[in-house]
Amino acid sequence: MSDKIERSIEELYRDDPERADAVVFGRRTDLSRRGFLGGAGLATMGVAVGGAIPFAENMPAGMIPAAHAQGQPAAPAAQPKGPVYLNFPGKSDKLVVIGERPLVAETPEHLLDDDTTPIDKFYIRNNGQIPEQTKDADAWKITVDGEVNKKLELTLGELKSKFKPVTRRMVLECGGNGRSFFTPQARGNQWTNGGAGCAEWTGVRVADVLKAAGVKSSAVFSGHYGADPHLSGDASKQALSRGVPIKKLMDENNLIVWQMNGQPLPLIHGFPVRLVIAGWPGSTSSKWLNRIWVRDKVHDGQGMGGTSYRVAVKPMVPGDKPDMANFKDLESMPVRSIITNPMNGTKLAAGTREVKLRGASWAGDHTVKQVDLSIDFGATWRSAKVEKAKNKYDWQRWTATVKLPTDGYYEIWTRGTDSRGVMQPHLAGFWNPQGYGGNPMHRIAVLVG
Ligand SMILES: Nc1nc2c(c(=O)[nH]1)N[C@H]1C(S)=C(S)[C@@H](COP(=O)(O)O)O[C@H]1N2
Ligand SMILES: [Mo]
Repeated sequence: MSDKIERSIEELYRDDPERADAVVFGRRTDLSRRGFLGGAGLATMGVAVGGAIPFAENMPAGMIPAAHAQGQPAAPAAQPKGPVYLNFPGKSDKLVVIGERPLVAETPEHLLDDDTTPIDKFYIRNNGQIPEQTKDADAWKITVDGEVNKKLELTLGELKSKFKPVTRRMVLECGGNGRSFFTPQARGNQWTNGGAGCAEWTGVRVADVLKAAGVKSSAVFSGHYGADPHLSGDASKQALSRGVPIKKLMDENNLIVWQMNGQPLPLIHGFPVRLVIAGWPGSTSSKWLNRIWVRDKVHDGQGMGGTSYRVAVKPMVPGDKPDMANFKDLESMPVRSIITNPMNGTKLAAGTREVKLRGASWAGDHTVKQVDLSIDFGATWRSAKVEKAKNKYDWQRWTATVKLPTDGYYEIWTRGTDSRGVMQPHLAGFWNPQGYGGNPMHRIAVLVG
């Protein structure tokens, strides 16, 4: 199962989209002449991907070019020379660097195959510099101030001893996860599906701490602060400071944590203490947490307002100049399902007629109702067996077995549906300038024989 197939259709499109179009559709980018694949085009495509394409008649012509980045470690514009792998203490060298300054690295889908994401495989997203490691973790101070009856200045030691610790397995996901699937390309780190992981977090409830401070009725929003210096080194600037409405802040699932998978938080993940705001963009989950400011208005820290972590209220024309009045904060993350085994590009022995699949699905504030799979470019679908979450905001693991009628090149597609019935789209919709909420179906290529 470990051999890689030489080239997927996606790679063909990535390397030379014009040639790929010519191969598939007989002409360059004359959209009117695109039809279903057949004849010489089909034969050439078969050669390109290394095998016959049993369900070629279902291949959605117009969709292939738009999806050429799917399943690739990073979009071509971001990684013109192919993926750059991470070299960082305590981290897998299979994580893909998608930003060097600040350091940002994602987890390819097949590395998200564990029920609980191990620390070495957990994605990294920084906006500023990595702060120096504090020597005395328990002396670390966290301030809770603003619209509270009693300003608190708690050390981590006090936090541990005064409040009830809880452990919960929860997804942390970057607001920009899936950004690389937008066309035209949206501004920012070109995540595929790997800006997410699911860890066991140990800490105390944000709500318990806020209740101890006493939230005033004037409280509207929170502002979260971490100790990481701004990239420029300018001490008057924050690397990142986002917040959430008070109602969300008081959700009993949100934690102030000092452990990840039973270990002290690694420095890169926020040592000695961070926030985990469940189901919302990871940017609200401040690392190196030193202050929660309870505000009487919407927070205006670094990363708030404009088009930052914001999506269009009314759909906008992709690539158009944004109308600044047309944006609202991205709140719950959208539904996503990924295939974590086999890996994209897996080559199976000739005669293989059954493939066991594993994956994960999650949906921000919602649960996952259903995960579907297709091996014939979406013509027919079957459902996976979806496990229950350990606790709210955990991801849901799923398994399925698909039957492949003959040898050849297949794409296996997965799509999740959340508890409200909202399903992943074929392509990233609701384009916005910074590319939030991109959650098209995940596709892998598999070659039998
Ligand atoms: N202090 C601070 N907290 C932060 C960030 C940051 O740059 N500084 N990045 C945020 C973003 S955008 C994400 S997606 C998550 C990533 O957490 P991780 O690096 O532990 O995976 O942390 C969030 N918390
Ligand atoms: Mo993020």
